[in-house]
Amino acid sequence: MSVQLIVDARLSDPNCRAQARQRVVNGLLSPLATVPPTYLYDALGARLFTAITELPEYYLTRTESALLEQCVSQITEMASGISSLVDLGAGDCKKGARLLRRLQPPHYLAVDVSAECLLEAASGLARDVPNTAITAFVTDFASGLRWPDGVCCERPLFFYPGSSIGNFSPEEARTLLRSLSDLCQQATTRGGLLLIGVDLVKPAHLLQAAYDDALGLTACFNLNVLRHLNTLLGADFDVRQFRHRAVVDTRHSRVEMSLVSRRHQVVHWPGGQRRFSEGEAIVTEHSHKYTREAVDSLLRSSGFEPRVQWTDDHGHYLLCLAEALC
Ligand code: AVI
Repeated sequence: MSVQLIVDARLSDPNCRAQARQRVVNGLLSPLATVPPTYLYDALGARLFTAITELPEYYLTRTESALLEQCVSQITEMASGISSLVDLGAGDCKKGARLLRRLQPPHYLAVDVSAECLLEAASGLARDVPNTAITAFVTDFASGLRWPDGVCCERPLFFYPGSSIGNFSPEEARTLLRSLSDLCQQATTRGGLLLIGVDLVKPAHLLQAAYDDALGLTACFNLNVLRHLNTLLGADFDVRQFRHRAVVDTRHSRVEMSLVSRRHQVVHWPGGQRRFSEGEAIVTEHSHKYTREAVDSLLRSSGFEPRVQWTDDHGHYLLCLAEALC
């Protein structure tokens, strides 16, 4: 079967693009400068992140992958009868592929904000699952998912791996998950599922190592956002004049990643500028860590009922299968 590509018109709409650019500028100009974490993922950023997932310190991807391997049969059983596997942040579709081959649902919807490798990866899967219709949907679902025009998934299994939910504040996470449970409510056949991967609270030294690795890959990943901003805004960030910082904030159960100015400097872009004093930071990412109870409560307050939770032996990572409440 051929793969259908759908690109959300909002991504290329000049007004939407101008608004997105303005949001970035507003973040840079706010008293505590911020950059939305999605801007970490230009083509190079995406590759750097893939490299991070192979680091010994970055336990998340490895642990999730092993957990998924262990529980895939149980998931397949519980998800029998789903109409669509909806792979959120599908990227190269590698994680989704394992589930897809086992589930062989009538439809696979691979969703990602970057078209970069989505179509190619989704097309590559078509051979493995000849009875599954495949749609590659390019959209930004950070503030809520909407079905692409002409597509409605009756009984979806949303797959949201990688603890990407942790890069949202708990309120934003609720809004996103709520949009998923709302989509399940709209369907005529009720009973959507969500399989989500979440990084758990753990000793600070493990988090510190994972977000400030010895090789310096996370530092490159973080600093690369400045190159991206130079391209996007026409700014003149000097990457060498900032350094990577990762701070474990136990009070908020999160790791805060930022870029610290090495000296007093002024950064310019057409129509604006920002002065940074020595030691002043730009926050680039929060990575929230949850307890099992906090995952339950997040899911319940978003319209899902947790059914099964799986964790690794160290209790570092959680996979949860939840059912949308009707
Ligand atoms: C994609 N996301 C879940 C990663 C995380 O762990 O928060 C991004 C990342 N940031 C630094 N290293 C990896």
